[in-house]
Amino acid sequence: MKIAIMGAMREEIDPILATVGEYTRTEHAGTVFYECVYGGHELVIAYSKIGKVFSAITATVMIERFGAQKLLFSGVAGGISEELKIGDLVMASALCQHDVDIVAFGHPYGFIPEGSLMIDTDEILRSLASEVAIDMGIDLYEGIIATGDQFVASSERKSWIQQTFNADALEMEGASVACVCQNFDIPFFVLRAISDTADGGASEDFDAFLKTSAAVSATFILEMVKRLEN
Ligand code: 4EZ
Repeated sequence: MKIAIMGAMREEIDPILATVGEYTRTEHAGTVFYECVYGGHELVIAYSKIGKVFSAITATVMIERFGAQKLLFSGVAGGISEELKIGDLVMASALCQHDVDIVAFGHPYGFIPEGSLMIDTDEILRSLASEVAIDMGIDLYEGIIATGDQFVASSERKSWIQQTFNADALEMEGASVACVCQNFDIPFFVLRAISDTADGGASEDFDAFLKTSAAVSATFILEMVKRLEN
């Protein structure tokens, strides 16, 4: 089975490329796609660049051109839940777009007609992740991830997202990738390690913890790949 592994930033996929060994490199649609065999699976790996539009392009190309049958996202996020500390892992139960606003027409925040406000991740991949966490002795948090084209670095915006969507973490790509996968009927999974807490100190924390948190997420994702059935 061909599996897509994507991140948004180079730092998010570097630890994966460093582990898989030899790979080929193909450029398409402004993105570099790396292909290899790892854990008995064909992988296509890429970083999309930041945000909903670039991540949607990359997810679409991985499915439509590279034939990915499952998609795993690995990266970092801003923590909302008090329980989430820097370096902690959170898997998305569901994702939403916190920056969608057509409330002037009576729609709730995050809702687009004929779309879904929340998109659930694949249940089988989530239970595989829970097994991996137990075996590795890692605490894996499960919760709602809110996505938007904003680096959130304010307590006010963070609280609004928490209250409006009941979100536990936030980032800039998960829900757009979820939307692509839902529309192509591809099982998908989103894992993030916390790099900051999306408030006043977010940009400094992000710079300080991007690499270490990205590595935590990448290690976990590769362990999941090894255990996927063919
Ligand atoms: C977006 N990613 C951050 C990109 C930062 C700097 C050049 C994750 C993320 C995030 N997104 C970590 N912390 C965040 C926060 N506080 N707000 C939004 O997916 C680009």
